[in-house]
Amino acid sequence: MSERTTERKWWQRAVVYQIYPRSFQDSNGDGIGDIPGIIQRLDYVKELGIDAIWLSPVYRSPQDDNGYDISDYQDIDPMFGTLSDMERLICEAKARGIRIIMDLVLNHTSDEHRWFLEAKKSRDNPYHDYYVWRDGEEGAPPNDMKAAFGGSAWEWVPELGQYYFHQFSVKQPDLNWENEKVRREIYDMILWWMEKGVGGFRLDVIDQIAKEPDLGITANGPRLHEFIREMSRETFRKGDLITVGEAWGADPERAKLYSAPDGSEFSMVFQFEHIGLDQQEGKEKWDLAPLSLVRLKQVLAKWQEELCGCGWNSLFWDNHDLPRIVSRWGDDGAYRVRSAKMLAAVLHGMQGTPYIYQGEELGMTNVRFADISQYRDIETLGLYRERMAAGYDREDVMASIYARSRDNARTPMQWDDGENAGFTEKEPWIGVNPNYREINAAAQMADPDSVFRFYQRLVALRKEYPVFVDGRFELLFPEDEKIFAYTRTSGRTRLLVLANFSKENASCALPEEWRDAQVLVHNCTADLDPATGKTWRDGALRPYEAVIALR
Ligand code: TEU
Ligand code: CA
Repeated sequence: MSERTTERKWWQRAVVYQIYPRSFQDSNGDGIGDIPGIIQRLDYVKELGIDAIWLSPVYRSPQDDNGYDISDYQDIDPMFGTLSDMERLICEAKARGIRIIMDLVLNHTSDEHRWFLEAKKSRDNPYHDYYVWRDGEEGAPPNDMKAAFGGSAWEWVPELGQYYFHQFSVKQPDLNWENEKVRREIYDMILWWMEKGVGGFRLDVIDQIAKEPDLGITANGPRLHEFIREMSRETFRKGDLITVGEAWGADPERAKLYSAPDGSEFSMVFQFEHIGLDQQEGKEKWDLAPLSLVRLKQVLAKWQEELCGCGWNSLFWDNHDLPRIVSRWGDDGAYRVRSAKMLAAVLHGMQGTPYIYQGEELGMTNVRFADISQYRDIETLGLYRERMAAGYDREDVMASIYARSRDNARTPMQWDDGENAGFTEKEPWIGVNPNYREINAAAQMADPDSVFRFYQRLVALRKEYPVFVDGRFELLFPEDEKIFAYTRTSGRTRLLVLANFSKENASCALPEEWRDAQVLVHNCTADLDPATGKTWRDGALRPYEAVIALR
């Protein structure tokens, strides 16, 4: 075990914290979070014990999709600060032992990027072929492919008599990766950031770069892995970086390519199979289906087993595109604190690199704005427009939004119980969740039993006990509809993660071997449940009870 441990890459022992800069901390009273704001809060992030910060995009951008539409990859948007603020952030983070992971959006640029402004000047402009064009007639797009944020994936440019392809908004034209010049420009840009001391990259929708629109192919195009290997060889492999590819369309076979131990592609892949489980088969993410714990366990166990020894998992519940996990698999009412801790224990006990999304460590919840005008997300607004036009019930549409809108993750970070939760002194760009008086960082820092302190303990355990990094995963009680339990084994060291995913008592036939195990974390103050006279050691769990034990 010790031999294998020393072989481990730093990022296999790391925990990553994701910051959505717009919603983290405003420093200049314009209501929008910014880089100097992040610097002010670095000590808080450090306190959690994490190793790296994944920063959602801060590049120059018209902000059609909150920065995922980049108009200059080598500059910072004035809204977030300056290039020297960014350099200061890298430096200040480094001083605290924290690396900065930049978000690379390489599938598309903004339509205001210099390349696109040139590209649409004429068919023989040198930049024309940087994007994906097809000839056609106005009103008759090349095919019926749809864009993720509503409408056709083809946009007509009358001056050229051509359509351009966009998988996301019309303001996010897709780059043409077939063009070697595009790839070279991208590699030079990545190297430029590496020289600035960036510690890694998260690659936005990377599985969609090798599209073949004539064949209707978006994800997993034929040249995908060829492009990734080339990029990796020309850039990432020249440094000791953490790289994580976002891939909605990955299965374990593909993930083994993406995260091959020879480092030919990325360190790991961010895949979403466990996230899509409450979606009706063949429908959109807005069409909810009941949650099944048995399915969740199957999916997570499959990824644990398949990648063990031949790939590497990212572990996450939340990000800036997803609703808050405590509102989804936990209980954001009476059991909020306990269920938030339970979810954390189940995730952080697994093999892979855990990601914590800002506010998750406080057990922040979904938001329910009364009116659509309070929402800001381009995807949410597009959905509302489309479904209202299609005759859906307003209440049903709002119910989907409450459950799934990306804005659930984007309300301001809740720092304290002061005005606007300490996020800004003026009007925030999106409303603060009204529960900030109860749920905020200041209160949780002062409380040894808080969700924050529980996350902090989990992060520390991963550093303290190599079994969290190396242990082989084994699922217990796969058919149990309330209990999620598994072991991790490395040599003679064994971990047990035992959790009740329900708001009722639950019990299981826990093997004898765990009777005298040492408790590492537990989300209930006393072992004994006075109501039943039993403890988890008897296999008896209270609502949302969770424990990690070692032997
Ligand atoms: O998201 C990729 C993606 O396909 C989904 O997250 C999508 O945005 C939607 O939530 C699915 O319902 C990445 C970024 O994380 C996201 O914020 C960007 O909007 C998107 O790419 C485009 O760059
Ligand atoms: Ca600001």
